[in-house]
Amino acid sequence: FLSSPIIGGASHVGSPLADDGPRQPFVIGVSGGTASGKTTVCDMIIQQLHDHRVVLVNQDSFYRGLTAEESEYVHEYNFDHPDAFDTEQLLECIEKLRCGLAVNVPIYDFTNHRRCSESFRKVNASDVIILEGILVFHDSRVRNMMDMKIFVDTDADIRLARRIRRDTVERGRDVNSVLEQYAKFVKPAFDDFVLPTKKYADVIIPRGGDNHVAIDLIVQHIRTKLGQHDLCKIYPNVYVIQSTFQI
Ligand code: UZR
Ligand code: MG
Repeated sequence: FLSSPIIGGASHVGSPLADDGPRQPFVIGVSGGTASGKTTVCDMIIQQLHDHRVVLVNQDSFYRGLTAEESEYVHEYNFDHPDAFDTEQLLECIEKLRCGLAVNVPIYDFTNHRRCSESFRKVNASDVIILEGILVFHDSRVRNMMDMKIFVDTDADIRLARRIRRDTVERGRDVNSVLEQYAKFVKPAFDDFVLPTKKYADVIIPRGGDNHVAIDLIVQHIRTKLGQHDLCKIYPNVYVIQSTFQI
């Protein structure tokens, strides 16, 4: 019963709707262990959704800066514990973005474990918000704001190998300190805090960024959902048959 003009209208996903207020963005959470390929998965989703406004918010940006005392004993500091993040601030940010407001995301410096006090990254309102990080499924309030939850599931040996390469090349660490930190904090925290949140995922992606089929399916789902939002807003009384307007 859907006549073609309606379908035509709906397929212009992301086009501004003159008589309509801002549509609520689609919020995606991407979690998984350290160096599992979360960022790669997010980048691939963003690339494929190039015709939409998509923003990426990284949980890493919400690391609390270390105090002078904590910095002295940095090897004793657990960066993989939920308390290492300012979750209240993260929550506030996502709430605002969900309401269509722009936000200032803090900038965290991995080399000196501090926040850049003066500079922020301005994140504008968008159609899709992707929230990425090892513990984005830990807090139920953050979790409940997500329309789709993805867990990137990559073997621990692959993740450790990538972590060593990344921390030595990009974050100025030496191999011994990376291995020490991994055994002392990263692995136990993965077992205690990250892995238990896998059960909240709607989709589990094996092998991370190498899994093109999974990414394609996810992108297709997001497109369907974005189309649905548009159609429901234009014709709120129309009963939507999902397969009718797949893009
Ligand atoms: P991803 N991390 C640091 O190494 N240093 C910091 O100052 C802040 C965070 C690490 C953190 C965690 N842990 O494993 C990782 N340690 O960043 C999360 N130790 O980043 O999700 O990209 O792997
Ligand atoms: Mg990353």
